[in-house]
Amino acid sequence: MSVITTQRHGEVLVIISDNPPVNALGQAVRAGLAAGIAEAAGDDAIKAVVIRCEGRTFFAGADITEFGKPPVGPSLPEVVDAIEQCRKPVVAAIHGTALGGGLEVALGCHYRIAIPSAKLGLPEVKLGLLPGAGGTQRLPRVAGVADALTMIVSGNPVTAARALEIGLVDRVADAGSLADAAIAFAREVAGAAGHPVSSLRTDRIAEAANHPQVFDKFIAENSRKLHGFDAPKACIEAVRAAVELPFEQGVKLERDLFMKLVSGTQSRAMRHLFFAERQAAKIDGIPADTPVIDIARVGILGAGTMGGGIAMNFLSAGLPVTLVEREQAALDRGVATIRKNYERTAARGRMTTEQVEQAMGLLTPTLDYGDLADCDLVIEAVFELMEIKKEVFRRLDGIVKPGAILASNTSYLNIDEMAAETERPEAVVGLHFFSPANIMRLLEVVRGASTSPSVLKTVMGLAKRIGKIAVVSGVCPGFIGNRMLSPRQTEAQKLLLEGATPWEVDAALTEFGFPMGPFQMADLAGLDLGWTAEGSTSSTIREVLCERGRRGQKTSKGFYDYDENRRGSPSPETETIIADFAAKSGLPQRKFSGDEIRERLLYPMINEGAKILEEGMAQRASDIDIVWLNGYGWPAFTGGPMFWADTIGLKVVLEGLARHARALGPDFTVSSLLRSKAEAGETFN
Ligand code: TC6
Repeated sequence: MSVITTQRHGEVLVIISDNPPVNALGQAVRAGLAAGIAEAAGDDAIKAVVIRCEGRTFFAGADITEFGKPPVGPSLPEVVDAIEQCRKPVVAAIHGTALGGGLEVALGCHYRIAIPSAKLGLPEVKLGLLPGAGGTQRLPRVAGVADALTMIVSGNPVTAARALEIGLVDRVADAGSLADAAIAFAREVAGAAGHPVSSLRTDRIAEAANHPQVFDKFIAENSRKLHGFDAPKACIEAVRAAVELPFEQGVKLERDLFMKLVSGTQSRAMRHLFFAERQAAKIDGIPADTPVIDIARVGILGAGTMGGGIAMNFLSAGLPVTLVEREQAALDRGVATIRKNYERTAARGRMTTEQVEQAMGLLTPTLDYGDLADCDLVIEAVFELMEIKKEVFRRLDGIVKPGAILASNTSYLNIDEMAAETERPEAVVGLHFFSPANIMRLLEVVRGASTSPSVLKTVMGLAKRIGKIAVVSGVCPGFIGNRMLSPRQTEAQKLLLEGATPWEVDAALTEFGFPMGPFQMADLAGLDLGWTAEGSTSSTIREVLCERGRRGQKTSKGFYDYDENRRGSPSPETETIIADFAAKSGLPQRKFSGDEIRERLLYPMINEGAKILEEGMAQRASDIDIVWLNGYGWPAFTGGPMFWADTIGLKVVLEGLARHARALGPDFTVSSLLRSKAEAGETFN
């Protein structure tokens, strides 16, 4: 059956797309749309047209799998132009998501009607692109420059209600009656004298034409977020053209910018991440008919920063939570922090007070372990010590009902040892949340030797429900993320002893695109994590900094000195401390370039990633990319560590490791997978 069909409802021709799963605008859809418009144009009995989609959504965009392949016409810009140039009014009937090329099709239509749950957006920037089918020129003309800039540069969609406010849709229809409402709308406008043509409008861009500073203001306000990315800059340039140039010239500029972006490495990397994120949800070796355990109540042990943050994920998703602590004061503190966090969100307008009370109403704080009995999943977030974890698992096993899942939030320890303490090792799994757990999107799901497929499938589904990106890891120290962080930390410390400064090391990584470097990160987290003044041997730079009261941002000094706005500057005291250590180490002191620092920090990470792959601890290289992107701020425009290694060439990484062999030390070993792939000219992804 054809992906595009047409139906006649009296004088209205309805063009229907049915191209699951998301009605992507592949070649057949584009050709079908063009044919539908030609059919309407050529038939005097037809006075108006509706374009709508079957299935779960309106067109969710161009077919991303076609990018990078030879184009087959008609192109999307041609189709959108044909719709707009149709002499008969065309109405877009929108449900689900009208995204990217999908919204551009809707902008080519003369009228737009949407149901309340619909979302409309131009997310191309998240794929390292800009809307390339006239979106940067038509959206400002329809919705105004300020909203168009925000939508195009952030890539975030707006709701139907907001779309109505800004003029992006003309009407909002009842959820169940979109098809009929769209036909009725088409009939109403069929006889009108003229129809709004997006590309011809000037009313909404007039104001910005008189105030060109809106662009400079926007750039100034967003410069930090946009650092390193090519696409947002191109988006801004294109929207500016909508204001300053005639439509045809603006579209031409948009096209040139699009072609440059689509063939560049940043967009290739970001498209890789789009598919990598979806791939990560798939678990090898789990039959499709594996049953899922119903999770109706979650128990959490430990109401500290981690436990509280984890609880918020479930409360926000409408799942009841039983929160257990050992002492009343700690429990009260934990509950108060959760409330405070919600209230802060409400104060920023991102939640209503009603929603705050709803979430809090789902929380049952208790001091009684016994209250966990009826939970379907219990996550422990207690102190990170194996003996304590084992004790907790023994106890939980005796209390929590049979069939329920027991999970650990450990970031480092062996899940199998915990599972061995229970009578239900198949129900034990690691759920490693990242701090702050209510905000960070990454979840490492640790698959123990005995974890059952059903438990794994259940927690992967649950992760999606609470808005996390879950990646499966095998059992190894530090799992995927922290295991790869470890060699980076080791090299960062060693570089200090060889003559590099913390600021040089951090700058090398922020220039690469990380939001911060290892020493800025340490200052933020607090240098005294796990440090005690008593019995301290002061054997590391970090310990001496702590002894001197330099414990990080919270004491206004750590590796850096901080001003009242938490802006850090290089500290002479830190430099002296480091110089003492460097002198004692006897290592020769020298200068390091940014490139050399990056090689020393990043190549050993790639090597560790390759070991993780060869040991089967990650299912695929792209899973590692997803972990580093969402848990550690690896810059998206490079596609993640493994994709980046593929881009620069595995041979280059291997040669770099050989060049630094002496500095990396005798304990450093090169991954055999990295070596064999490099020698064979292969890639990880
Ligand atoms: C653009 O339009 C540029 C235009 C300029 C032209 C000149 N193409 O995410 P899900 C697949 S750029 C191909 O799990 P959800 C996806 O891989 C595009 N495939 O579902 C997955 O396949 P799998 C701008 C696509 O309900 C399946 O569909 N548009 C595309 O959680 C289900 O996806 C976007 O960036 C696509 N465009 O979320 C929107 N989209 O089952 C991208 C999805 O084999 N899409 N697939 O793994 C989305 O944001 C989401 O998919 C969603 C649905 C919100 C539409």
